[in-house]
Amino acid sequence: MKVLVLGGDGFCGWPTSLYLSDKGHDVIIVDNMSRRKIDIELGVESLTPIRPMDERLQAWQEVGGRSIGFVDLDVATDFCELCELISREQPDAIVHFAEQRAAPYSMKSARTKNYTIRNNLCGTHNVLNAIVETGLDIHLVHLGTMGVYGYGTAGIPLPEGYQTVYFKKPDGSMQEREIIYPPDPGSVYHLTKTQDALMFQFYNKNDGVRITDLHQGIVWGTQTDQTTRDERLINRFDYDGDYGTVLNRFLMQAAVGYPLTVHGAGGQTRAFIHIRDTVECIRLAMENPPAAGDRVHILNQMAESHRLRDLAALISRLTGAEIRHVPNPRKEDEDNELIVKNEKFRSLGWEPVLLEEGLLDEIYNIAQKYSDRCDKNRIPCHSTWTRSHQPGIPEEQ
Ligand code: NAD
Ligand code: USQ
Repeated sequence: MKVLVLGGDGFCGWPTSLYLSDKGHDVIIVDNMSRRKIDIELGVESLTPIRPMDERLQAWQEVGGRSIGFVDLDVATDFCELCELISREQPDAIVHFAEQRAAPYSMKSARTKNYTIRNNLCGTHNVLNAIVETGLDIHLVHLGTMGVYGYGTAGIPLPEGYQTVYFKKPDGSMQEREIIYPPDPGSVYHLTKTQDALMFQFYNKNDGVRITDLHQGIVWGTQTDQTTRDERLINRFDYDGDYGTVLNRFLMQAAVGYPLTVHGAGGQTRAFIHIRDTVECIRLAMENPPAAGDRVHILNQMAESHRLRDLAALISRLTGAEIRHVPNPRKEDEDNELIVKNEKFRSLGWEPVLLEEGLLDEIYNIAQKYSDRCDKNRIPCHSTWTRSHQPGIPEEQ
């Protein structure tokens, strides 16, 4: 299949591009390098030494024996260029990773809230609009998040996107209907993902666009079978207080001798998936598109759920790292249950990598190996969820 990977320079997008290429698909990466620019803005760098795009692609040509195309384009603003690209390349599928994905960055300031809304909502709308405009039957695979559901369950396992509800009619009889599971975003970033879901519902109903929305948990790990083939192919590892996600942060903190920063009581339960499984799930989703006329397919892309204080305790047991409960900068429940259905991917034959299988490898072969690149001043989380925590001058809009 021919596939455009939007956001193909990022943490999930780069290994996915290599994986799909390795599996014989014809890949073109579209990215405006905004993530690398945000690193400069924040004064941080990936823990791993990621290479410029031209070097990455050259390396893949050499060791993978296949070429991957690259187009530097902003999907949120360059609508005409996006339409031209789609018309010219006529892809079978578009995998859409191209959003601002950090909840803390999205809550950092009025400016970053606005940027996240503009970038993510205009980007997703442009992609849908461009698919319709070009008149091509393209399967859109979007990376959404478990966070669209919120993290509190109503005592039932979280379904895959849809929930059956019953309405009482005036005559007392009951009417059954399946609706999108009630969205409950916990940050401006998560809010954009709930809005994306509405856009998918509309374009699917109105124009018959075939869409798969993947509700992915927190991705951990760094490398895949493709990114390890050459040092120049190494994947990004974010550890800073805005972009670092919790499990990779704990692994890096253990490796550099920094106490594991558990927010508050640490009773938060979250869903996790290894980066190796991210790339495989995307392949499975892409190769199993909805049939014409199907509603939006929604799949939960997660392997297992864990409570944060249990994760910290596990890593502490393995490494001797100290655990520190720090004040929680977020507005979130500090205790929740999370049981998630993931039967759709399981039914496609997916066997996930589980935590015990990769933790030590990640600590020793990545976090410790590159620990001299860590700037410990960048570890604390400074972005707070409410204004009462951030008094001061108004931000630039
Ligand atoms: P990332 O920030 O590393 O990658 C996103 C890429 O998209 C970057 O290379 C960035 O430059 C590009 N991009 C952003 N806006 C763009 C625009 N307007 N035009 C063109 N390119 C643009 O993020 P990631 O961790 O790879 O996440 C990818 C997707 O997966 C996101 O949509 C995110 O919401 C979702 N997701 C990520 C995780 C996780 O733990 N990392 C978990 C669940 C879901
Ligand atoms: N946390 C800590 N200590 C830390 C960092 C975070 O206790 O040092 C806590 C947070 O308070 C939160 C939890 O860990 O309760 C998860 O935080 P995170 O930054 O790992 O993940 P999150 O903000 O939810 O976002 C990440 C990705 C996002 C994706 C989401 C999937 O950045 O793109 O959508 O995971 S999910 O969480 O399943 O919705």
